[in-house]
Amino acid sequence: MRYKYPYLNAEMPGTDDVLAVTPNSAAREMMEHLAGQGIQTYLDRFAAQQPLCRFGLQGTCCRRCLWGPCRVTPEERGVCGADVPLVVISNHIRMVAAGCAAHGQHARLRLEAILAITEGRMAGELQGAERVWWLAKCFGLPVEGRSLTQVAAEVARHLLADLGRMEREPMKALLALAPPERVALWHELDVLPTSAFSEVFETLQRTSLGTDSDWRNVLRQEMRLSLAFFWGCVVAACWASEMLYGPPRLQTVRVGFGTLGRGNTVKVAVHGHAPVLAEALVIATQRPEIIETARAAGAEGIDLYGICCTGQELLARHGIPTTSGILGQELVIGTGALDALVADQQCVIPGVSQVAACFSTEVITTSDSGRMEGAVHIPLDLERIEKVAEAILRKAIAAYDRRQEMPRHVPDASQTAQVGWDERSILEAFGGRAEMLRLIREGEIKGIVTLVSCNTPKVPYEHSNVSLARDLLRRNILITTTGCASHALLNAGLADPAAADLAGERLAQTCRRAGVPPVLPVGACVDNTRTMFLFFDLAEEAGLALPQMPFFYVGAEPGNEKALGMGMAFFAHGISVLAGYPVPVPVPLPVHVEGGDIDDYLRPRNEIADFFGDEARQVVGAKIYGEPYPDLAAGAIDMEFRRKRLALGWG
Ligand code: BF8
Repeated sequence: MRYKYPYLNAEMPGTDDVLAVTPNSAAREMMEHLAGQGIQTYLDRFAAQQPLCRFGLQGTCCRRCLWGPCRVTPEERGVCGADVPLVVISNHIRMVAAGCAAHGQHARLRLEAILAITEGRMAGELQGAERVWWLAKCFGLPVEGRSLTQVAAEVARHLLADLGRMEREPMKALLALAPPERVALWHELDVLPTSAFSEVFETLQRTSLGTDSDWRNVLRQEMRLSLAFFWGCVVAACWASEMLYGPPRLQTVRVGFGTLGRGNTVKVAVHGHAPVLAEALVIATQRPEIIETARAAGAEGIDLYGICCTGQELLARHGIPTTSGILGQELVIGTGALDALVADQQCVIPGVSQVAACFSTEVITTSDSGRMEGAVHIPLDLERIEKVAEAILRKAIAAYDRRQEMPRHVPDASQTAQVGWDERSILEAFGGRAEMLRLIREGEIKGIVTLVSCNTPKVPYEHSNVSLARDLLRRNILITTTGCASHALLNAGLADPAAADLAGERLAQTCRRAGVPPVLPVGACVDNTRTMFLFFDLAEEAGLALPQMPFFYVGAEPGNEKALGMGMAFFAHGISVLAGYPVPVPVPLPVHVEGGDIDDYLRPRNEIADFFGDEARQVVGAKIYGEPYPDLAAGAIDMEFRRKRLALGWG
């Protein structure tokens, strides 16, 4: 069924639309089940918020000072004189700054954990020696006669400096690792960042009342900020995890709501972003005294499950089943199967505590910046991490004990997925750099799309992510995925090697020969690093600049400030971006023609739209598209790949 996506002047999806078109049958079953029980979820709250404010949807409501709020239009400026482009871009950059701070904080926690281990203050050993030595070499750090822990500590300090430096020097990781062609361009554009912290600081002052009123100059700061976001926060978090816990491990597992039905065990879901505590929980679940306590309560053992990005981290390294991304967290708790939900940082919505109360599920918060009413708070303390993990599991066991009679409703739906991919294992699976490039050059793989980021209530549950992925596969386009988009694609069975059958003939044969699925999950949102480095490797092998390669970044259901920063970062690297359901991004947003049919819409133009549409291609070599319809989005991506391939003379 072709769903009529809400453009700016149309209705948002109601519960009936969601139930009619979501590709996730287990989520549908849970939505109906919870509605039958009278338990409120995001669906009810989203319906109550309608109609959404059109100014807010377009980013033209300005609340950056106390003179307003001002609603600006092409005819009416704000009280201070700000026009539409200035308001839109100033609102947008502030969201990217918030996203930068969010990814930055979990990079910081992981780097602090490395220092705590290397200084003997935290239990555990570094599992990712290879990444430590590689980074030390890239940063030009001395390694002769030094131990792994000494070098790891220096690498961590190097990355921490990129996160927090205030001296006006460019970021070290970016200079050491970004493609020279990009560094030269960023230098010429004067957008080389100092650090994540200082660029967030600068962004907030620059967009305060009466400061930078040249929107193009604000946009230049947004490029600088998004580079700081990527190199200071995203890359640092990904590699800090790898130094701490080792690289991802290729494995075939079962995922989805149905995995919650396995066995009579104490069931604990980890949720959030920073895997530091979750990794300690993995170890603690194997301790004999904890297993004994669980058995004494009548359980066979303890099972962990994953939600959001912490879930993706444990899936990639330990094969621990994921259940859902951000939009389904209340539905997971609504199964009644969970004894405890352990939250670390970000994307844990307040609604979970209300659903958890209905099922006596213990919600345990562990970060001071992520506390929640109705939750028990057991703070993460790196120096006592084993004890903290144990205390959490004992709470979960106690919850199991008192929840024996609690009704459960677990949909019988789970999927096979091959997980734990990174740039090295992807290249290896396709026969190495030269061979994978040959496959792309000859059109066996038409191009690579990284389909990432969130879910949004503005789209019927997982519908855009899954529909777009299926369409891209049919067009012989290989997909990497992370974050909540990854949850959607895993739940749809697209990371199962058998999903090669859904791809176009050339991609299907290539995947079957390599024994890989056509959708490759590379982890959590910060693991977009892995896709970026895959892009670097293939462009280097081809001897081409990144904008010349058939690569694309897609956020089909953006919902979080972090997703906006990630899109801008790929854009600054010369990789075109497609945002799905209109968020307040400065691109032409379609508007339905009054009384028109499904394909009858206009794309109003404005200065910012013109910049991101065509001018940007001259400046950074990439473009930003806004396209809610999955089939039209797939067509636009396909067209860009064809254009690039034609220019290169590739088959
Ligand atoms: O960093 S995809 S909703 S979980 S923000 Fe949040 Fe978006 Fe999910 Fe992970 Ni990424």
